[in-house]
Order: sequence, then structure tokens, then C-alpha cells
Amino acid sequence: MLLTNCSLVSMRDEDPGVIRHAAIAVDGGTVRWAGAAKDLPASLSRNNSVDMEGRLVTPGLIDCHTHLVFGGNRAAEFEQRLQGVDYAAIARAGGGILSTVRATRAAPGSTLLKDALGRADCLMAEGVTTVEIKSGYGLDQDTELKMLRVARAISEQRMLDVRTTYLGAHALPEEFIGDPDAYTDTVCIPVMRRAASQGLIDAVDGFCEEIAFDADQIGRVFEAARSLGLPVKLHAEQLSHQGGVALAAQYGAMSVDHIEYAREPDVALMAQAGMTAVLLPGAFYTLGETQRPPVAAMRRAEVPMAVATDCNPGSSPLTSPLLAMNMACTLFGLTPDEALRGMTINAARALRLPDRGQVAPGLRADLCVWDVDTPAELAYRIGFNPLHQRYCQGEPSWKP
Ligand code: DI6
Ligand code: FE
Repeated sequence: MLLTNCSLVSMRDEDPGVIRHAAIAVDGGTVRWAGAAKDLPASLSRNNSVDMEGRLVTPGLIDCHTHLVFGGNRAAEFEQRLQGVDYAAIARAGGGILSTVRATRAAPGSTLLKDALGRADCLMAEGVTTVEIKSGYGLDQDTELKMLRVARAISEQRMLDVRTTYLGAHALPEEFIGDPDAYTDTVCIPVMRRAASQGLIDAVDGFCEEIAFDADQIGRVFEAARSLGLPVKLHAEQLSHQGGVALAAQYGAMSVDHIEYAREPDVALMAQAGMTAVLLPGAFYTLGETQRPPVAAMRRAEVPMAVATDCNPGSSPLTSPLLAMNMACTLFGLTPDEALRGMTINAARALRLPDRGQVAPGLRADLCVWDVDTPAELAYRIGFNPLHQRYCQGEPSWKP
């Protein structure tokens, strides 16, 4: 297949921001060639061509941080927060994450899957071709495994690549209140081993926060992950500074996520350890936070910045990658180009998936075709979806 007559945003360092009058040759789910049409090798010009009518083509979007699988919803908590009760106070009173744990434990896998597919469809309709999905609303063996299986099942029912992350260290379940060490050692780590033995986990995450787990407990979880050969990442410095970035750096984490409260020395550690910073403006917006992540310092230190929806029922009920990009610009001061990099090449980096995130020979043919003229228009509009077509491994498939 040959896509012709498009404007290409390849995200390759060697290419300009937009290549006008471009062509892309796709072969067996992989990009064979991409560049200015005038340079197209003659041998490829005989392929079945599809006229893009001048539209903009980018890499498929990658949502590298979501909690897409969960039971119930937290609309009542949204109303409480509007009355002035804060997120941490709701969590301490047994609501928040724990209310979703109750709903997720109670829900049959079929219900979880149906609800999650609805959310996955929203992401796909705006161009997502790869999504990371975390467990962490089970906090017991059966429910954590159920969540991970549901996450994997999504990729069987949709043209969407799913990467699963084990987040057993998300919150302390009710039955362990007062004894986080016992939960960590007798549930969180053994369940991780079980899930890994069933091939259900691609990475391990934790929530290092006053209302969740401390650096010692997360350190034990990361040790266990290391012994299983699983890469780690961390919800770090979201609501307060807990030393999560430093801990993540010690374990060579793929990414540190949220990081509103990260400081200059943390940014230096991110750069040294080669970690990607994952910005989650949907949670910042929903919780009405005011402390912004250290974007200027990360730019100076050349820390790659990814952007994700953090889709979850509490702090970020967001299923729009384009709105996440808009918020990253409006709330955190990213440029539209940085926001797009954040959902393509840098999101691929955050997940350590070098086979995607750019349009380049040898990489997956995950592409978005947009009815816009310039890449900045993607982050600029609010509540408008200009996706014309989505290709996942070369298959056109924007409608589920
Ligand atoms: N940080 C978040 O933003 C989500 N989890 C986390 O550790 C929120 C999860 C929730 O409120 O349900
Ligand atoms: Fe999260």
C-alpha cells in the first residue's frame, strides 16, 4: 500500500516538522519507506495507492499511562470535591481508590471488559493505536488477575496494542488497614509473581505517596520486579514530594509519572537515569492542583516528556488524547509540538517500544490521518475530533 498526497509529520530527528507532498509505503504491517514523494524509489511507486487528499499524517497516538479497566464510577465523589472535600481526605475516609476497588471486585469480568471497551473505543476514535493499562483496583489475587486478563482481552477484540502494567502497590486494601508491610509482602509481591508466571505483565508500577506506599515498600516491590526481569515505573511526587523519583532512578525505571512536586535535583536524576517524564494534565485539572511539573528544567536537561490521559474513574475521567495534549499546552506550558511528541515518540520511549512512535522504515505502520493542515491544530482545538483514518499495523480501522 502506498499513501500518497499527504503532509507527513514523521517525528524523526532528521526530518523537518512537516514534509509536504509526502508518500508512505507500507508493507505487511510495517512502514517500508516514508518521505517526500519526489524521492520515492520507482520500485515502490507501483504499489496500490491511496490518495490522502493533502491530509496530515502522524504516527498513531500512544497513551502510555491509563487505568482503563475498572468497575463503577466516581461521579458522587466528583460532587463531593465540588463541595470542597479534597481528594486525599476522601481517600483517607475509605472512598477514592478503595471505592473503585469495591466496585471492581464485585464486577464480573464481562462487565469490566464491556465498560473498558467503551473507553478504548473513545481513545481509538481519536487516533490511539497503543495503550498501556494498569491493574491496581483489585488489590487481591483474583481481582488483580481478572483486571490484567480483561486488559489483554481488549487487544483481542480491537485493533489496538495493549501493554499491561501491574499496579498492586496502588492503595492499601481495607483488610490490611494499619499494616501496609503485610499487604506488600503477603499480597502485592506474591500476586505479582503469579501474574508474571501467567505472562500477564509487561511492567510494574507503584503509587509512592502519603496516602499510598512509602519508598521502602515500593523498593521491595521493585526488588521483586527486578528478580522477575520486569521493568518498573512509578507514580511519583504527584501530591507531595516523597522521594519517588530518586527511588525510580535507583531501579532504572522507564518513566516517572505525574511529578508535579519534582525538584531540580530530581530532574537531574531523570536525565542521568534516562527516565521519561510522563505528564498527566487530566489529573492536575480534575483535582484543581496548582503545583506544575518542572517543565522548563526538564527541557534544559533534555528529559523526554510524554503526555497521557491517566484515564481513571477518580482523578482523571478522561478518554480524549487530544484534550490531554491541549491541557498539556494550556496548563503545563508545553508547545503543541512537544504535546504531539509526548503522545508519539516520547510515549513510545516511556514504554520502551522502539518499534513505534515515528513514521520510519522498519517501524510498525501505526498511523493517524488528520483533517488538519498543521500539527499545532491537533492540540489547539477543544472538543473537536479531526481524525479521518487510523491505521493499526497497516490496517485501516478507525471505527471499532
Ligand atoms: N494516581 C492517579 O492519578 C490515579 N492513581 C494514582 O496512583 C488515580 C486513581 C483513582 O483515583 O482512582
Ligand atoms: Fe495514574
